Amino acid sequence: MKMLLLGTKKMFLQILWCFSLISLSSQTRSHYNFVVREARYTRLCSTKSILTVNGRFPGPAIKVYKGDTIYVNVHNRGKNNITIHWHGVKQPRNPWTDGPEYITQCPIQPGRSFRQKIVFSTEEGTLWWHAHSDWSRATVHGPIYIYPKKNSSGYPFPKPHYEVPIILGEWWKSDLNKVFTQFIKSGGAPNNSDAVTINGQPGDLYNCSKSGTFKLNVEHGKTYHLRIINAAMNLILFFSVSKHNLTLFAHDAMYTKELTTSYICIAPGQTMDVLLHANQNPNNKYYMAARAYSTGVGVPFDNSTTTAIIQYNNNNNNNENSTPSFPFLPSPNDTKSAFAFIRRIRGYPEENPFTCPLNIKTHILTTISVNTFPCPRGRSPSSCQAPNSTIFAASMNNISFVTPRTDILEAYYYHINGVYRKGFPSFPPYVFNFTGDYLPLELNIPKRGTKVKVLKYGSTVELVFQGTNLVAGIDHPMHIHGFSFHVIGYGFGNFNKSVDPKNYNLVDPPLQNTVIVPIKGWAAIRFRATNPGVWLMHCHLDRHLSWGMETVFIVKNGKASNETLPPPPPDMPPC
Ligand SMILES: *[C@@H]1O[C@H](CO)[C@@H](O)[C@H](O)[C@H]1NC(C)=O
Ligand SMILES: *[C@@H]1O[C@H](CO)[C@@H](O)[C@H](O)[C@H]1NC(C)=O
Ligand SMILES: *[C@@H]1O[C@H](CO)[C@@H](O)[C@H](O)[C@H]1NC(C)=O
Ligand SMILES: *[C@@H]1O[C@H](CO)[C@@H](O)[C@H](O)[C@H]1NC(C)=O
Ligand SMILES: *[C@@H]1O[C@H](CO)[C@@H](O)[C@H](O)[C@H]1NC(C)=O
Ligand SMILES: *[C@@H]1O[C@H](CO)[C@@H](O)[C@H](O)[C@H]1NC(C)=O
Ligand SMILES: *[C@@H]1O[C@H](CO)[C@@H](O)[C@H](O)[C@H]1NC(C)=O
Ligand SMILES: *[C@@H]1O[C@H](CO)[C@@H](O)[C@H](O)[C@H]1NC(C)=O
Ligand SMILES: *[C@@H]1O[C@H](CO)[C@@H](O)[C@H](O)[C@H]1NC(C)=O
Ligand SMILES: *[C@@H]1O[C@H](CO)[C@@H](O)[C@H](O)[C@H]1NC(C)=O
Ligand SMILES: *[C@@H]1O[C@H](CO)[C@@H](O)[C@H](O)[C@H]1NC(C)=O
Ligand SMILES: *[C@@H]1O[C@H](CO)[C@@H](O)[C@H](O)[C@H]1NC(C)=O
Ligand SMILES: [Cu+2]
Repeated sequence: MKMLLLGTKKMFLQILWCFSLISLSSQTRSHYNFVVREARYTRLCSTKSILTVNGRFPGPAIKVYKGDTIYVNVHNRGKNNITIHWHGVKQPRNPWTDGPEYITQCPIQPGRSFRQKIVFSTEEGTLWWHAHSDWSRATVHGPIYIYPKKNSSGYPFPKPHYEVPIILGEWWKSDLNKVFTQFIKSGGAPNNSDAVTINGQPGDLYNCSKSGTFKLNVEHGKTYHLRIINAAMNLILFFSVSKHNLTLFAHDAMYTKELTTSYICIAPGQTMDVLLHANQNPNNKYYMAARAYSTGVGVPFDNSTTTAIIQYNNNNNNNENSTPSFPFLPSPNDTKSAFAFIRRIRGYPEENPFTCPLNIKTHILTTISVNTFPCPRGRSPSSCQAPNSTIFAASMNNISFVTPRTDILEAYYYHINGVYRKGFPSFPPYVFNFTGDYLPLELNIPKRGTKVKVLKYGSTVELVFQGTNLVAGIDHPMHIHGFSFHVIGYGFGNFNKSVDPKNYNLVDPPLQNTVIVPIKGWAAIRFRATNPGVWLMHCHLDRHLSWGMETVFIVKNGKASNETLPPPPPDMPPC
């Protein structure tokens, strides 16, 4: 009897959860309370404590209208330092509450609070928030829904009937702090996750995961707006839905031309707004599924598959246990399929307020590399677990970024010396066959440093990310805070500045905040530096970020008062 009651209660909760997901109620708010605290969750046959916001995993949704300014009071009731970042929110003139630890703020220490202002401007669609300190973001993240401005004409297509977040993540059976500490101590690669998740659930291909599997009940003939977020730590993912096409209409909260596809490829940090038309046989069930896109030769990854189930209401199928049909997913090493999709994404200039700069004043070419350091004398071999007893590192233009202990934004604002240095190189310090198959081992070793790139207010910047094949070539999702950038080109091999720019797309490049740089290839982007402050740029694979694949832009003040950095809020967390 007790069992039965518990079972019923669980079902009831599940139904409630479903309803709260699909009610298209734009309940926007201007103030939120985020209490960061531990909570116990059971997944993959075991229970553990994870860090959450308000006890929820994934965390609560923030809902706003385009152009809103809101406040989130973040209270740290956990045991560790924490910061929260509003991913893809450009925060014009407001780097103070952007979030990356020791870049724009010192961490919020246990027992303390920080009231964060979030300034929305041109974003519309879906973004997300996540922790930006150590590896807490694995469980400390949630969606941001940005609706068209009140009284505006709304979406540039018929309004979808329902909206559903699809938050892709990774789950470790072990304690995340242990995984992270062990990873840093070992000098080697981190342990792979044990599962990929959809809305926090691994899905029924994993053991003990059937009851929690995310289910989406749809009504035949209706259109569903899926707000897809890749919140995974280390996995670019393919995602598809059996027998249903997806129509992409926004990427990183910027409209795109509508694109119909049978699968998407989405990197950590990226968001995609897609429409799903519930127009298939209602008597069948359908899996949605996601699995890694991972290309590094000999680089281990979690190759498991997460699933959720779509079932139609009012169907004539009485068999609760009928098996859903499985969708097509490209193989994890299928670069061709990944970029066939990615290259089809086109911007929608008519719906976006800013155009791609044509007259470029600042050219930057930066290599992005995985590296190794030799094992330091005196360090035990068990702490040099990268190949040939080395330590993994990563770099941009051969500088492996060292995160300071005072945040760069306050150091810049208060003229504190010795925290960072200027002069991040605009060109690789040494030119070699970046994508060559066999490279001299001595090139593997980078320099350590905290070098930033200073940009004049209003500079028009073209930035080419050049992937290298040092140690192990792999795709890198590069993310910039404080800006959306136009993605004007991709290519394989070494970027050639006399040939490749001829093929740039300057007509309808998509606007993004995270771009996938193809394995042994390059990606070119452009933006206008009209957001004064300190902005982090980094690989959104967390192991590469932890190894130093990042740098910082300092955008100087312009002349007008609306082009300068205002003073910090009074409650900046102290170091
Ligand atoms: C939106 O429209 C409503 C009714 O048409 C009006 O009362 C309201 O003031 C408008 N709001 C704005 C911000 O224009
Ligand atoms: C990581 O994986 C290794 C090898 O499987 C295992 O011995 C270790 O306990 C794992 N660490 C954590 C924190 O799970
Ligand atoms: C599920 O558990 C069984 C029995 O313990 C084991 O053989 C199998 O490998 C597990 N499957 C997964 C996906 O973990
Ligand atoms: C999906 O799109 C393809 C190409 O546009 C089309 O041929 C196919 O019929 C569509 N399938 C469904 C289920 O809508
Ligand atoms: C996943 O990786 C494991 C070991 O890394 C391998 O044994 C297994 O065959 C792979 N599974 C798939 C579906 O590729
Ligand atoms: C991708 O992996 C499959 C096996 O999983 C292999 O047969 C195929 O050759 C690989 N393709 C490439 C391009 O490496
Ligand atoms: C390890 O050393 C061997 C032999 O010198 C070399 O071929 C290999 O590339 C090295 N691996 C790394 C990651 O440095
Ligand atoms: C760079 O290396 C690649 C792969 O080995 C090779 O195909 C290419 O020709 C090399 N380029 C140059 C300029 O040597
Ligand atoms: C990076 O700098 C180190 C130290 O100066 C040097 O040994 C190494 O060859 C450089 N590597 C590249 C790829 O520039
Ligand atoms: C760029 O391409 C041109 C034309 O193919 C070639 O002549 C030139 O050597 C290439 N430059 C580099 C740096 O590879
Ligand atoms: C600042 O104000 C001027 C004059 O109103 C305007 O032209 C400019 O676009 C504004 N700049 C920003 C960044 O809002
Ligand atoms: C937490 O942050 C404070 C302030 O920056 C720092 O002194 C302390 O070392 C941090 N704690 C940990 C465990 O990193
Ligand atoms: Cu990377």
